[in-house]
Amino acid sequence: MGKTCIGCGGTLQNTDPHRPFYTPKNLETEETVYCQRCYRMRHYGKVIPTTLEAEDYRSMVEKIDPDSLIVQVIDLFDIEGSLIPSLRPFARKDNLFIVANKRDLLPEAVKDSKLKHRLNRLLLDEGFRPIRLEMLSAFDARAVDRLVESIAAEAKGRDVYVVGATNVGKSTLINRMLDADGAGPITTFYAPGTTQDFIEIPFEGARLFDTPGLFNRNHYYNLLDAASLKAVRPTRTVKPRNYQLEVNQTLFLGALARLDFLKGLPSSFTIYVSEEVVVHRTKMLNADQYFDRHAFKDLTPPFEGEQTHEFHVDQFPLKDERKTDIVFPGLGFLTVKGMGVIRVYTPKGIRPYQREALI
Ligand SMILES: Nc1nc2c(ncn2[C@@H]2O[C@H](COP(=O)(O)OP(=O)(O)OP(=O)(O)O)[C@@H](O)[C@H]2O)c(=O)[nH]1
Ligand SMILES: [Mg+2]
Repeated sequence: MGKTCIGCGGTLQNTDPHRPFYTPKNLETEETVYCQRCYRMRHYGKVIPTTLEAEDYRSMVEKIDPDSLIVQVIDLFDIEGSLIPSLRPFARKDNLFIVANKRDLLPEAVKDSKLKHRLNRLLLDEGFRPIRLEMLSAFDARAVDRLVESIAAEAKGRDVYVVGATNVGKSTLINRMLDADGAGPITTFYAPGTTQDFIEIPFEGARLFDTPGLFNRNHYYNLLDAASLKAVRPTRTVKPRNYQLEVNQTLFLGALARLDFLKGLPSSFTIYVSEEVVVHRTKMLNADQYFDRHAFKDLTPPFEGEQTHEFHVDQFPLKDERKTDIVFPGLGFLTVKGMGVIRVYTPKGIRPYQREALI
C-alpha cells in the first residue's frame, strides 16, 4: 500500500489533481504529507464535499478486526443522528465503548446521569449493550485524560477503532488524546466527511484507528453551503430561547424550519439551536408573506435560498402535559409543553421527528 495522508488517511497519489488524495509533493522524499484536500481545509477553511454512504460504510466496518475495542463516538446535540444500526453485528458484548461527546453544547444544569440514562436506553432499544459509556467535551483536557485511561483499561492491549457518524468529533477527540492542546495531526472540520480512511496511531502498546464517519441522509448538512453550515453548528453551550405561543402563531428558525401552532392553549416553546440562527415569531396569517420578504436576507441561515425553497410538511400532536421535543436533525430541537397540534415545515429531504424531551 502507498503512503497515506496524515490528515484524512487517504492513499496519496501524484498523478491526477482531480482525483482524491492528490499531492504535488514528492512522496519519496517528504516525511509527512497532507493531500491537497486536507491542505486546503486546514489552511483556507475550504469545504470540499465527499460522502460515505451506508454501503461503503459497511464495507469499511467489515475491515475492523473483531477482536478489537470499538469506541463509538456520539454527538450529544444530535443523539439519534449519531446511532448506526449497521454497527450492531460488529458490536459484541465485550467490545463496545460509547463516548458521548460535545457535552459542552448542552446546558450544564442538565444532569449527566439523566443524559446517560437516556442514551443507554436508546442504545438498548437499538440492540447495543456497551461495556462502558463516558460523557465529555473533547475540549475538556482533564476529561480527555480520564478517557484515555478508561479506553486503555477496557482495551486491555487490544487495538482500538474509533467509529461513529460523520462530524461527531472522532478526529478532534483523537487529536486531543494525543496532545492536550489539540494540535494533533488529524484534519478536523465543521463540515461532514473529513476523515477518508483509517488513520493508525500507536496507543498503549497496540494501535488506535481513526475512521471515516457515516453520512446521515436525514440531516441539514446535506443542503447547506459552507457559510450556512458554520452558522448552524453551535460552538458553545446552546442558550435556550423561550417563546410563549398562542394558537395561530408561527415560529421561524432561520429560513430552515417553520412551526405553526394550529390548535391548543397558549404553550411554552423552548428552542435549542445555534445562536446564529435567527428565530422569529409572527402571526400565522402573515407567515408566508414574512418568509417571502425576509428569508435568506435577515431570516438566516441559509444565506442563499436555492436548495431550500421546497418544503415538506408534517403535523405533530402534543398529547398531554409531558414535554416533548421536535428534532430538526442537524439544526437542533425545540421543547414544547402543552396540548394541541403543531405543523412543521422543513426543506424537502429533511424529516423532523418527535421524541420525549431530552432536557
Ligand atoms: N462544541 C464541541 N465541538 C466539538 C467537540 N468535538 C468536536 N467538535 C467539533 O465538531 C466538528 C467535527 O469534528 P471532527 O473531529 O472533524 O469530526 P469527525 O467525527 O472526525 O468527522 P468525520 O471525519 O467527518 O467523520 C469540528 O468542528 C469540531 O471542532 C466538542 O466536544 N464540543
Ligand atoms: Mg474525522
